[in-house]
Parts: sequence; C-alpha cells; structure tokens
Amino acid sequence: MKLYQDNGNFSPNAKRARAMCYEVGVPVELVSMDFMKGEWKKPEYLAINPMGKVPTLVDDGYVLWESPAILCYLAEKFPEKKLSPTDPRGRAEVMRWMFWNASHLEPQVFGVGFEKLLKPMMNLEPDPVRIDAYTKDFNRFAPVLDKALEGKPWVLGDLSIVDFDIAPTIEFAFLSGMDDVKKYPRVCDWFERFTSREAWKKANAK
Ligand SMILES: N[C@@H](CCC(=O)N[C@@H](CS)C(=O)NCC(=O)O)C(=O)O
Repeated sequence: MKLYQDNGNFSPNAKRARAMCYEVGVPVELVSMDFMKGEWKKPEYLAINPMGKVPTLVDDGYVLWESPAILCYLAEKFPEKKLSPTDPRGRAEVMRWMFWNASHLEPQVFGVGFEKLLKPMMNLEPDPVRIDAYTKDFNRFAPVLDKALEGKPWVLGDLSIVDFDIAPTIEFAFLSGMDDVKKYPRVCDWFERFTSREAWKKANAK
C-alpha cells in the first residue's frame, strides 16, 4: 500500500490514516509531499485525488481518499483486528460518530487551527470573532463526546476506528491552543490512553 501524505507531520487527516496503517500492521510506503512546493496540486497527484488534498491511500490499484473512509477500508480489510463492529447497530454507531466528528466537532477545531496556526504562517491576522464562534460551538459539541466516554475506555466501549477518527481532531485542538479541551476530563483521559498506543507514537514519528 502507498499512503500519500504531507511531509510535515502536520495534517490530522493524514495522521489518522497513517496511525491506522500502523495499528493493523500493513506494510505501507509513505509518499510525503511538500505543500509549499505545490506537490499536492500537481496533475500527477490530482489524477489520483481530484481534491488535491491529503491523505490518499493506494492499494493494488485501488485509490481511496477521505480519511474516515480509509479507516473503514482498513478495518474491513483486516477484520481480525476487530476495529469495527460487524453487526448493524455497531456499524451504525461507527457511522454516527464519524459523521458527528466530520460535521460537528472537527469544523470547529479546524476553524480555530486555521485562525491561530495557519493564518500567522501566511502573515494574516487571526480573527477573534471567528475564534470565539468556533470555540462556542466546540463547547456545545465536546460535552457529547465527554458523556459518551462515561465508564468506557473507548468511544464505543472497545477500541475502534472511531477512536482513530476523533483522536487526531482532539490533538489538533490542543495544538491550536484550545485550552477548553481541558474542561472535558474523560476526553482528556481517553486522549492520553489513545496516544500511548504504539501505532500513534509511530504515526507521530512518521
Ligand atoms: N475530509 C478530508 C479532508 C482532507 C483535508 O482537508 N486535508 C488537508 C490537510 S489536513 C488538505 O489537504 N488541505 C489542502 C487543501 O485543502 O488544499 C479527509 O478526511 O481526508
């Protein structure tokens, strides 16, 4: 397998796919591309990912982009790792949390990250009004995750792709200086538990 990713250990979307490759133990060739050199927008790359975004997984000619889909694919391909339930309700739980993260939690975190991390890199001023609005919505949605973790080590009870999906979002919140994460003790405990996994440590080392 090949995983096309950023070259800076920066992209949370690439990191969740990379961590999952390490968790299932599949041999993976990392293809690290330089955003600043325009490598994500070159025709060769756009031919496999018309979004010009990372990550993209290529498995024996099959091309897959969208990091949550990559997690689902790897979980199905390596069923012995038991990272995704197979019963209808268990599968629905996976979808519920992945859609929830993509549509509710992550946009707030990425919004703050854009304002506080990316804008300064582009010599642009962060917008405090936007930061406040994203933070307000983060505090609307994060308690739902905190509550879901009550009495459970992982979001679905057992470790699953849901944890691989949401943990990079929470890491990016910390990296973006969103101290509000600390208001959610179960989220913090779960994040610490997740980040002590070897696959995550390896994904961070690249
Ligand atoms: N929903 C996509 C998002 C991918 C994404 O936006 N990746 C960012 C890096 S974290 C990117 O490639 N940004 C470059 C761009 O938007 O041009 C996924 O989960 O894979």
